[in-house]
Amino acid sequence: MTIQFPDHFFFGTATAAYQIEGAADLDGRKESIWDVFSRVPGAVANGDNGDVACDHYHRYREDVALMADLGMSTYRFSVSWPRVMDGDRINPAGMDFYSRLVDELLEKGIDPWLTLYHWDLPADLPGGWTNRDTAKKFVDYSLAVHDRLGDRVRTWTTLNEPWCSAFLGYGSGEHAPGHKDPVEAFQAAHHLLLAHGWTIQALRQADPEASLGITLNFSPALPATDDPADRDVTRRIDQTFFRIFTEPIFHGAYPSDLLEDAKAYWPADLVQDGDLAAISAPIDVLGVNYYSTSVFRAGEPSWGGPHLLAPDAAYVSRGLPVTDMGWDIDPGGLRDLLVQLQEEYVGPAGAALVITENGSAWAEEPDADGFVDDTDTRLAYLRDHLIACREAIDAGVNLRGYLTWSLIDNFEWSFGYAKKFGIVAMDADLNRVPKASALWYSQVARTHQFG
Ligand code: GBH
Repeated sequence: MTIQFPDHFFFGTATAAYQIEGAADLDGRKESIWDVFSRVPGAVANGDNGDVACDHYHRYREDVALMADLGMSTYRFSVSWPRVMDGDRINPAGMDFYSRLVDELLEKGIDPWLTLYHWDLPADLPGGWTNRDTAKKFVDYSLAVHDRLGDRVRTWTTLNEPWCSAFLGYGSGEHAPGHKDPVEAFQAAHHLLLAHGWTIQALRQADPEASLGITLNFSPALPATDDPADRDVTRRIDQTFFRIFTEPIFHGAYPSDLLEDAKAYWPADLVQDGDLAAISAPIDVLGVNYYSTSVFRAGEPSWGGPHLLAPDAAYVSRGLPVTDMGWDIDPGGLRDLLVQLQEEYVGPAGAALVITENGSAWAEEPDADGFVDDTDTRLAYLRDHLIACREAIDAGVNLRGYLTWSLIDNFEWSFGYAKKFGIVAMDADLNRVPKASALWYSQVARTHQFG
């Protein structure tokens, strides 16, 4: 059976600034909350940090050449806010780096897809995302980046996975800044959405032709049984995982059951006049990050996880194969999610869908030449999820492209360098070696089909 993709469908890879750039002190870069968090004992596995990462800051030409060799047509990267801004002032040296990167991509025929925020908030912003003022500062930062790169970058994403920023950063404390305060988590969620909405409005005005959007993470929670208690647990997980973002963005309101269930944590003055109108400013593309689905049942209430409204959620194994992250492998879940998003959200809004991340980590050993044969793991995962994308297109989903996470093994946040998501391996000397999955994916990107 041959799986084919339309000619206009694009294939590429994704990365994020803090995970690959390194050069933490160079050319006037300021500290981000991840620089600070990485120094907290126990916050990141093995005490790892992003000081060097993949040294992409110095090796970007090599990395772009590698992408070109692999036949990639699109590259999704993020800009580091503290690299390009020093408080309210622009840091020209930091901006220059992204300008050189964009030029290099265009020269190799690769379309740059720019994410403005992939979690590396300037460390010196008072209150971080709990402060409404941070959303205002984000707009100024975004316009400064657009001013420098808007003549060449045509696709702009405001935020990557605001769920992680709000609920892992301020709820469970697994991510920077490592706070564990439900009130702060809901404040952060709203202010992130506000930063998104205001920036969409500002960029739309500055650049009406640009394609604008946001990337959300979707890990659908499925009930273990039809028991109302199990269904209610997944409904409450969904509230903060999913609908707290999709409902205001596409339907202009927070769901009433969320406001009810989160009452104890939701400051009365959090949402101000005009906020929801800004948050629901029309977007052109919804980026979908998909890794897995999970099954839950109602268990004993416990505290500590990111699902603030579902402390009683208990994960249930379906006996599916799992990745090195412990995540269930469920390609059918991607197809179902895309169909749901098309029907309930983007379709009526007239926006397109793109997979902005999909992939996973496996424990893997390179051979003597540094080659990683991930045929049965990552390659199989990519193939099965691309089949799911094809099925979604057949079901009428307006899916335009697929970007795999990630180009290269990198700094996997609180897991440090121990978890490897790249289709390209990186050895101890930071040499890049394409894995079997990269060679296969390259053929898919070139031919738009696989057998
Ligand atoms: C993305 O986060 C990030 O955008 C990227 O930077 C990162 O490197 C990559 O994926 C790989 O992790 O949390 O136990 O309920 C993905 C974060 C992972 C959050 C799956 C939701 C669901 C399992 N998502 N997770 S759980």
